Amino acid sequence: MPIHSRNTLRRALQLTSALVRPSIAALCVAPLCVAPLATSAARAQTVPELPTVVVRSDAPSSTVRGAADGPFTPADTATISGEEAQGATLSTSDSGSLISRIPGGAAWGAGGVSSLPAVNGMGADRVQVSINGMLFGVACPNEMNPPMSFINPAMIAGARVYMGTAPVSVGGDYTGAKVDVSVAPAQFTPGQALTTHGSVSGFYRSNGDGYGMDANVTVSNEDTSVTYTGGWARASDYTAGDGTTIKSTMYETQNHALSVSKKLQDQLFTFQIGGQFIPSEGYVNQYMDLVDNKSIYGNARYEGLFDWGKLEATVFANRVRHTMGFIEPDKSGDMPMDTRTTDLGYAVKGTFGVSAHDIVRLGNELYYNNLDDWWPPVEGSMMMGPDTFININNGQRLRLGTFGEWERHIDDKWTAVFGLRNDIVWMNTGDVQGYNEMMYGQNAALFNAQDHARTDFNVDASAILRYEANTSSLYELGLARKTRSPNFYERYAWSTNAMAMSMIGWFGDGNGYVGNLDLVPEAAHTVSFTATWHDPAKKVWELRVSPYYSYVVDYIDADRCALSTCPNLPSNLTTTNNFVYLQFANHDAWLYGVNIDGKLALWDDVAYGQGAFRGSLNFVQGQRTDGVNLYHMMPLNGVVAIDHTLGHWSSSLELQLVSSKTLVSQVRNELETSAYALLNFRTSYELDMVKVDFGVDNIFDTNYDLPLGGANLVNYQVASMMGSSAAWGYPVAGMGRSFNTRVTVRF
Ligand SMILES: [Cu+2]
Repeated sequence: MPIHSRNTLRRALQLTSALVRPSIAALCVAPLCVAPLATSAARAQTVPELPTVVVRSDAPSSTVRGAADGPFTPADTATISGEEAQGATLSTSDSGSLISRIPGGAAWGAGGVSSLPAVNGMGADRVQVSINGMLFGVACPNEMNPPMSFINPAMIAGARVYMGTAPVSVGGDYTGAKVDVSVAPAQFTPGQALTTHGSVSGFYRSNGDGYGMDANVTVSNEDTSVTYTGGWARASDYTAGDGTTIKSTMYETQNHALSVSKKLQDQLFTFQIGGQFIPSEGYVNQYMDLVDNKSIYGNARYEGLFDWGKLEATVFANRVRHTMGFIEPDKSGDMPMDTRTTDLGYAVKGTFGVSAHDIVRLGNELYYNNLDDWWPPVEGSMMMGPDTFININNGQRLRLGTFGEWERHIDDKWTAVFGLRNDIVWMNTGDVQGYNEMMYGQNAALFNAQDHARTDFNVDASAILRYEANTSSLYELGLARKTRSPNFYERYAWSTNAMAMSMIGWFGDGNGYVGNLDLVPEAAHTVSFTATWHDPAKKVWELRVSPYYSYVVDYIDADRCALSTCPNLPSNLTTTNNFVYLQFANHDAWLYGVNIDGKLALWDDVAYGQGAFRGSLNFVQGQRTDGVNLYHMMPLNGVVAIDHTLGHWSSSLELQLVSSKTLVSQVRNELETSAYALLNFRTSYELDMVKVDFGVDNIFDTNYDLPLGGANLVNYQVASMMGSSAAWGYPVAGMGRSFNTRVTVRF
């Protein structure tokens, strides 16, 4: 019989300062358990762990803590632990790409540190990312600065990815998945004396000559914790397996966060400030590059235990300033484009233990996003002058979300969670203008003559039924409706000028886009089923199968632009082998798929150490009801790996298999890609306070194209009126072999 009285809550909160992981895991059997903090001390324990993402089916990650953490974790939830994120830094500085390591996860290629996460076929804005409870609005017409670009992988203390039927308390205004990332959580240490611990590491990757460093330091005692975490990374253009240098893939980035936490009996207060600076980041699948991105943010969080339950509150503010241009020598010319965004918000959640069987959660959140997007005139240019092009003028998006959720522990086998949620989204924007009256005046006048204010009244619901048959099997059924309102560009991008349209779009497909004031929110109706089987101790084997089906009413996709002012009419409507011009449009669509993952201990021997098999298989398909395939569906893919630990050594050999992509979006002239297999190896040796990592990615230097990499707009050019322009038909090749090393010193 579950116990979730004040005592359990109190113990759970007190355990936020615990250092020993097993007792934490044990506590999380209770329904009101609080996912505890990762501590460096816990990290430093040389517990032999698989070096890559291991998904725990029914227990919350032991390393996640964020204000938005819900105590009920559906069986299909994926976690990325701090160790796993740290480990990934050997190969990548792109936090968004970590999502491709979870079941059903993938990443849309963008800049070197700006991949857009996708889960179960839903990508970009359909996956909502919160970092310590903060949300980041769309801040660029190419989404060059997605939320996860504001942190380096090594800053991630833990992340939890909730799938499409997650409880409504997880969040609103997304249809695909919700990623909750925790950065610099409180780490208390016993006693009043202050202790200092942390780590510094540096890395080098041969392909693209990438290097950088990460640092984190915590000063703490039993009730105070001050943590700095941050890092810096840079790389040149990488080389594909056939020796081709993939242009416009260089980057440089630095991210920082400083967190102060104070515990007062049953109350926990945390204040955090942070910021980012990207001086340059190339985009091979966009016409523009990022030439300056600065952000600063602050958030405050509160958690308190009371007789009635638990209260959590967050308030946050972000400011992002972003500039695009061309990075020589791969792209040249002059065309500045600027954006400025402000995010403000709060979230309040109460968790009430109303009986021995029932938990009720009530919450309210407000999120405000403001966007200005303007393109200064280019001196001497007839097309791009004499005025400033105003793309989005004081765009405003305000969302008020409210939910109620009931979790009932029917008996020791059955658990049910029901929730209902409302999000009201108010959007508006001011009048616009083009570079000049002659080329842009007609479009601007038409847009300005219309009312831009839109209000969406969105209703979400979720129902989850869990059956824990015994200590080694669990079955869970999830049903949900999740709604997402359009973003600024989907609604308000207004120009049908060919050049202006080509500047809009985060799809990396080389096509041009224009907004649609008539768009309505998309609503995904998802059913999912998850079965997990494992040995009672979860030490020997684990298998999870998770099929799902979504019917999305008014899925926000695109149609060929047929407005009388659209470019290249009438051929734009029928072209199958060139870039095209599109307008955002609602269409009903379905997606379905299955994710399978598992592991199996192979040997455990004094002389040969421990060996384990790990594998996963992901399948997804998506199509509109009019027969058009959805864009960027990851083809069938999987991983088989052997992980080995022996004393201070841990190693892993991993084979990544991806089949060909032949179901492609006809309206976008999406490119097909071929099947490929990559073999990766990594090993690490840890002794006292020093850890050395070494790995080889893509051992056979295989040449392959990224299925979700979009179009290579830089390497391949054709002669055109403008001198030269991107040739259609070339996907973006993935990285060839890379030798990677990393040295970490703990203190
Ligand atoms: Cu941009």
